[in-house]
Amino acid sequence: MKQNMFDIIKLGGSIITDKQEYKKLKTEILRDICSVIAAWNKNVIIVHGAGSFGHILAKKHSIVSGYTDSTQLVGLTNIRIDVNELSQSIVKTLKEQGIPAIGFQTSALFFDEREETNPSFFKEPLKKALTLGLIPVLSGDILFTNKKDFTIHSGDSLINLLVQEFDVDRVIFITDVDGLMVKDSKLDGVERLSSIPLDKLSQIELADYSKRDLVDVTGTMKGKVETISSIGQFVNQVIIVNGNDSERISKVLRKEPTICTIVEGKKSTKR
Ligand code: IP8
Repeated sequence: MKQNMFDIIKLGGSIITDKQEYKKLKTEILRDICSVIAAWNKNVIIVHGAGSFGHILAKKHSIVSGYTDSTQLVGLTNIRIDVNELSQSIVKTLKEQGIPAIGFQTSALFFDEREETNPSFFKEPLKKALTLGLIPVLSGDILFTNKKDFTIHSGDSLINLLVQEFDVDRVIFITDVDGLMVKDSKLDGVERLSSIPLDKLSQIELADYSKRDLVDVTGTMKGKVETISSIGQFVNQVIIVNGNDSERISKVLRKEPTICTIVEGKKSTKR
């Protein structure tokens, strides 16, 4: 069984959970998304965000700053339990739709030794699962590190590492927004970018996302655009699509035109 180029799908925390309410899964939306992925029936890696299963407690226990005192440890273990619970719900929903999904614990595959370069990555289990035709499911997670002892790696930064190790065609971010919204100076409003080359991404003026960025310990929309800039170096396309409309996801997966934002990556120009 040979593993060809494949896509990575990110299930954003805000589309699969209600970010304001502790451990609130959006069951129906998750089921709709999984059924569209099942109908598409292609090899893929699925990465999901933590949403309200991770960010609320991560903020409370200042996990992102690393180890400061022992009271954080109970927070850390609770977050691991909660994010595992979310992962298992996703794996089960995928399986109910006929997808041979298999969960991997991100923090068991990565160790952040120096915190200035990429963490070391034990990739063989993932590679083997892919060659067998399994669909790996990973999440943003708390990684152990040498300097800070632990830190949070978001699903987005995990994808940034995966695209450097695997031959990835597209990264598809399933979010709760229609795409990248930018300020429209002429109309004094906002508009969606339908497509943009990677090297123009640093020039965009993002719309105001400050309200939605509040509950997220791993970053803002601005940070997401920076991560996309890096991911785009290694893939053909990075796509942002709204997961509230499963028709749009279906079209994106089938490479048909729909409402979304497509960032044309660097891999496409190297063909
Ligand atoms: O939701 C964060 O991952 P993200 C992971 O992809 C934790 O940013 C544990 C909060």
